[in-house]
Amino acid sequence: MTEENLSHQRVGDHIQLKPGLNGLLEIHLKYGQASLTLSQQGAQITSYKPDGHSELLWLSRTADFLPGKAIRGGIPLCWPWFGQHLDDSDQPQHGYARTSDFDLFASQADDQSTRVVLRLNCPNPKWQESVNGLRMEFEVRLSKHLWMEVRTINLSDKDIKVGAALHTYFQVANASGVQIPEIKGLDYKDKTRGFATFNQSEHLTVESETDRVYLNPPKVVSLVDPGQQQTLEIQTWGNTDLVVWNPWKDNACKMADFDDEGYTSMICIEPANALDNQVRLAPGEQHCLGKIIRLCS
Ligand code: TA6
Repeated sequence: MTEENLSHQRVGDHIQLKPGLNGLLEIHLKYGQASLTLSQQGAQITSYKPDGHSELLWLSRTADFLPGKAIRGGIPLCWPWFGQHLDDSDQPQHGYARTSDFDLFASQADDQSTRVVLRLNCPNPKWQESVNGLRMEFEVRLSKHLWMEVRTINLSDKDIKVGAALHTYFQVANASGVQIPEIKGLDYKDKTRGFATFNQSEHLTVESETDRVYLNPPKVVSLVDPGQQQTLEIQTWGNTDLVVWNPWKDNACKMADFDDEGYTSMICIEPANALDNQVRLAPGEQHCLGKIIRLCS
């Protein structure tokens, strides 16, 4: 979709802006009976209900909705790095995007979908000089499924390395009962064991803290949740990795914005350019990281 053909057109009640908790501006999209909510802060999707279905995303009951504080749940955008900054530990985990304000750059609603493009105000004096030459925008298209894409373009005259993730929190009946069949056989770096590399020789069962960066994942993975009799198909592009995370009980209790029992009903599945798999963008080059979430049953 190019900029010129996506403007603020025919949005009617398909796209509405209104203040949410603590006055954080929210963007509400509708397509038929499907609905989605984004926070202007971080361009973070906080709710997604497909047509005729309940909420697919997990949101902590103790999530903060405060300016400059990451919202615990939904789909935080980790950008322009994933995890700890590789060179400067004083920099915020998962980068600046999720605690920064985005502008609603374009919006359109028609028979195909209801879509918005949000653009991150760059440069930002708060940010590291090294990333101020980037422009980032996030496009969301709501239709019978959910399409999203983070686009990063290097507007500077030097190479810039970028990491990112669509840090998606999925609502599940019971974290210990879900399967992600397509990760079986993949190598992964295990954060709980010093990012050492292991192989997922058997199907993953989440029964303790799980924090893994799966390498070179297939472009389509599924989240099978027998407890809800639900399967989601997640089609991805632009990612080198797939992160799977559940903090489990002790870590959940240590995070004030993570409700203590919330770990039992969530799993994060995150297409990413993580750790040292950052993308090097030459001047003028663009990188797209995206995915489609389809409810299969
Ligand atoms: O995506 C997994 C992870 O990197 C975990 O290590 C954990 O730190 C999680 O992200 C949440 O990070 P946050 O900064 O949102 O608390």
